Formats: sequence, structure tokens, C-alpha cells
Amino acid sequence: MRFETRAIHDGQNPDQATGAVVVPVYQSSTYQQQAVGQHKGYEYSRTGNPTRQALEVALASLEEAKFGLAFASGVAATTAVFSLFKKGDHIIAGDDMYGGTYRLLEQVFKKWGLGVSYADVDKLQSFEKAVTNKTKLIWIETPTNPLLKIINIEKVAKIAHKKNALLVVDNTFASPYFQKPLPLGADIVVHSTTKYIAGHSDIIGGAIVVNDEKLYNDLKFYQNSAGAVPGPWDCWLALRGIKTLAVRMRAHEENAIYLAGYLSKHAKVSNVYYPGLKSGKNYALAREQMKGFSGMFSFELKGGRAAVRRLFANLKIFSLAESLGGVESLISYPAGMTHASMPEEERLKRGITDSLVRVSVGIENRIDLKQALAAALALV
Ligand code: P1T
Repeated sequence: MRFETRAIHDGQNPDQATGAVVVPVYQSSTYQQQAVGQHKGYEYSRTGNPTRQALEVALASLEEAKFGLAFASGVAATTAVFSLFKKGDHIIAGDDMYGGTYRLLEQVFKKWGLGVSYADVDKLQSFEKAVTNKTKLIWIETPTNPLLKIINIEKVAKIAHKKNALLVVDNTFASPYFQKPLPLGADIVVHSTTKYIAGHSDIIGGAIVVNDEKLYNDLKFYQNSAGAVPGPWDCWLALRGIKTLAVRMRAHEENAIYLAGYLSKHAKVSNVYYPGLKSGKNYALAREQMKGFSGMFSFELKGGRAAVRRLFANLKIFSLAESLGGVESLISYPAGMTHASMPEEERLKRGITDSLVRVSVGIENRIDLKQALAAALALV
């Protein structure tokens, strides 16, 4: 079956007990056993819950994978992946990524003895150069947060596999509708389901999707042992979001193409970072490995921090807020928000300047969005 059909049906058969066509919220922490160890597949909701199970099947289906696991947040899913390794193991991460992932590596996992280095995502050789005989994992986002760089998944997978290391792709910005990293060679896909998958800015959630059974079992063991699982209500909201993922992503993209195009010609804007801009250096690769360009872009405003402050103060419709991927348009300031935990020197080295503004384009009417930007830019 095709994506739109699977998104509505996989994992979401009518409820066996009642016939309810929507998977119920199984708000129960525990399950009656007929005798010790004799039960209907569920014992305790940290280990398994029917609403979460439905979500996990749906998540796997979206990525055309065998196994899905749901977590309490994107960061909890990321933590589960890093926890597969032990002291002395080495991880390479692409240098443009969510500030919280950087913080987790730098301030949590380094302390536990993981070796971490960063590769320049603009240069494939930089990944090759960073590999050591202790490298167990390469972690990339593509498109990256916040500069929307595109990394060749197939080529980085080859670099990882040559050394028997795993490739993880954080697929949050693309969503499974526009990009499926597993068929391109990735071993693990991670999502912050908080974003496009749930799609309405009303939950925090995360996911891991894999094909390899051993990897699945190791991650499932971790999920149950460490316990950062989502509650059934949040799983239900994520499932509800998944049903409209395809239509939302098409709308996000249509609006993003329109607005990124508009801003790229604006006199007060110096750079627009959007993989869907034909003039951008990432366009050809994005077309090759993605089915669309998604709804995120960033731009640099002439005039630095002061100009950015004036833009935010005068902008209507767009909320100044962290996060992304919801139906409503958000605008954010990576240097002071999502990437504030990165030391200034590192941040500037990576191109996250004081002029950089990030936009998560919602699915409002695009003319209204353009007019709001035009009006605020006129006052900058
Ligand atoms: O917020 P949480 O659900 O824990 O997900 C973390 C995360 C992981 N991966 C990527 C690519 C992300 O962008 C995020 C969270 N990002 C934001 C909150 C943000 O505004 O960029």
C-alpha cells in the first residue's frame, strides 16, 4: 500500500474488543494476568501499552521498516541510541545539528567516556577523516538544523559500513513523507515526533525505527530498562497526527517554496537556506534523495541582532517560539534559542550567526504569511 493509506491504517485496525475505528487511549498502567505470566500480551505499560504499540507499528510503516519504538521525547530517543555504546567507543556527528543533541554528547555522554568528534557536513572526506578504529556510529541530520544542509545518506552509509559502524539519520526535518533513510543505507532513523509527525505542537515525543532485529531488541531492552516512554494520550495524539502527515507535508512545502523564494529576492535578506531553492548548492542532492523539500528554512537578515529584534517585534501570525513542524508558522532565533547551549565560538564556526533566523512554515494561507513578513521587514 502507498504512504497515505498506510499512514491511516497500519497499526490502527478497529479495536478488537469494541469495534471502535480509532485506536482507543488505553489509559492503564497494568494488565490483569490469568495466572502468573499468562496474559493477553501486556503486563505493564512501561514495557508495552496497546496505544503505544499501535504508534510503534505506524512509525515503522511510515519509514518502510520492520520495527518502531516510541519514546517520551526526541532527546530520549537520541539517548537510547547513544546508550548502545560503552566507554571508549567513538561517535562522529555532523557538525550542523540540533543544539540539544550537541549538548547531550558534550555534557552527558562525554562524561561517561564516549569519544565524540564532529565532521564538516559540507565535506564527505571530513567524515572519512574522522573515523578511527573505535568508531561505532555516525550521526547525521539531513536537512540539518538550523542551516538546512543536505548530506548524501548513501555515501555516508558507505563510509560507516566500511568500518562496521552504524549510520543514524535524524529524519525530523524531512519527515518520512519526504525522505526514507533506511532504504538509502542508514541503520537507524530517529525522529522528534514532537515536530511533523504529530504535527500540531501539542506533544513531546520521539521515535526510533530500524530493520535489524538485534538492534531492535537492544533498543527495546533499553526503552524498558531506562523507561523514557510516552504516555498513551501522547501516543494517541501522535497517531492522530500521522493520519494527515502526507497532506500537511505537501502544504508545508508549498508554502515554504513560496516564502523562501520571496525572501531570497528581498533587499533586507542576505542569504536564504532552503534545499528547494534552485540556486542553492544543495538543490541537486535534495532532489535526488528526497521526495520534496519540506517546510523549514533559515535566512540571514542584514543588520544583525538589532534588525532581528525589530523583525520579531513587528511580525504578525508567526509566533516567536522554539520547535517546528506544527500547522502554525513559527519563527526562531537559533543563536539565542535552539543553539544557545553551544559555546559562541563553536556556534559561529558552524555558521550560526547573530543574523540567522529560522522559520517553520505552517499551513496557513501563503499570501497572509507573505504579507506578514513583508510588513515586518518594512519596519526593520
Ligand atoms: O524536543 P525533542 O522532542 O526532545 O526533540 C529533540 C530534537 C531532535 N532532533 C531534531 C532535529 C530536533 O530539531 C529536535 C528538537 N528541536 C527543537 C526543539 C528546535 O526548535 O529545533
